[in-house]
Amino acid sequence: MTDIYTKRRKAVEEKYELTVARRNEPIEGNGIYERYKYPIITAESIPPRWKYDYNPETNPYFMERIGVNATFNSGAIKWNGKYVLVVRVEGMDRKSYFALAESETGVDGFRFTGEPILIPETAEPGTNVYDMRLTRHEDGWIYGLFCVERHDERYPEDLSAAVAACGIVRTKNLVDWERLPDLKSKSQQRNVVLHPEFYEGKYALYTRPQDGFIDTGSGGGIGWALVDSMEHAVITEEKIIDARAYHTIKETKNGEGPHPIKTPRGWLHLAHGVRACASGLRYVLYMYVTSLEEPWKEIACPGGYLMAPVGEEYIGDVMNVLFSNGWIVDENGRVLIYYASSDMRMHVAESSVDRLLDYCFNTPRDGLRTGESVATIRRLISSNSRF
Ligand code: BGC
Ligand code: BMA
Repeated sequence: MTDIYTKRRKAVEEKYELTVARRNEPIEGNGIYERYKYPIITAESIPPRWKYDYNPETNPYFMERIGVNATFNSGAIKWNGKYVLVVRVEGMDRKSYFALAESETGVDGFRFTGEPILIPETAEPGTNVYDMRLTRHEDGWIYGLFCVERHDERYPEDLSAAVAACGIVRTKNLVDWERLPDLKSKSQQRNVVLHPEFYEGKYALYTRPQDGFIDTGSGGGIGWALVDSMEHAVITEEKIIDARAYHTIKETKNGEGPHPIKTPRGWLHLAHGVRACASGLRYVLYMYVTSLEEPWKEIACPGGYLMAPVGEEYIGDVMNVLFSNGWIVDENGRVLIYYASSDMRMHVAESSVDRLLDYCFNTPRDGLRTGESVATIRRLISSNSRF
């Protein structure tokens, strides 16, 4: 064993322990939620044994062999009292995979457990997989819906021509994953999410129909579709429940985040909205509420975004992006919103069901015109004169 091996191994392991042991703390927010000060998972949170060859004979320099580029867009679930994330880990080779990380507190101490998940393939292997949404369905299974991407063989010369579809796995224990056939639908699909309850005896999906791989084209927004079975999920009809609109935060595209939270006043939804600007696409998070009886009917939609990048959140491989596909509600109503910034790292923000409902029902809607926005502010100022 060389000195360098011994020294480097010690340094690498110490750095990893320091990273995962770091305590987190909330920072004062806007009353709606509090962000936590530090990212909860970064590429540095990956166990060294996933990256280094520990054999001193074959790795005398204790050199990194399999590097990790980023850890982001994580699904979330409370499991045996722990906060578990199914993290999108992206290697330096640009392939994403899923790995579980768990924490006792939900805001710090996240550690990867087990090994990266080997998702069984369908007859047509995927080139890349990402952005899993976990849903504990009332049928007794935990489903993971994710995006599976393959080269579009209709254009052999075009190396960036791709097709995005919804891959489906299910599990009872977060260890054994059964692969089901990909969702069948007329258009490409990214951001498909399973609603946790049956609706009229069927599985209900939030969808995001899109014409091309990046362009949603005529895809008007977040859709709602019913399927008879998850074992052969086929969409025949989709209706748009949260539409895109001109000059809003979701002008270019939008997509459901994690599955909605059931509350006494309706289903609470978290989603991302995208608009185009000179520096590219800007991704922000927003919310809406749908009716308990008719989960496809919007009953509240606060104007504007809930969260947009701040500070270092702007910086990363894909700048100006916040994305969330996981949140966890505690029995006492605490809500932990897990979000990623700029396709690099995971963060958490804390709120509660009560606060988020207050936000959704009492924040003015987007009036869709500057004049409406000003009138809304003037009404607020005028009502404030009484206090
Ligand atoms: C990337 C995703 C991205 C998508 C659309 C994929 O190749 O892996 O992160 O959302 O392209 O830009
Ligand atoms: C997408 C998403 C995410 C990603 C975002 C920004 O379309 O599906 O995977 O965070 O683009 O790159």
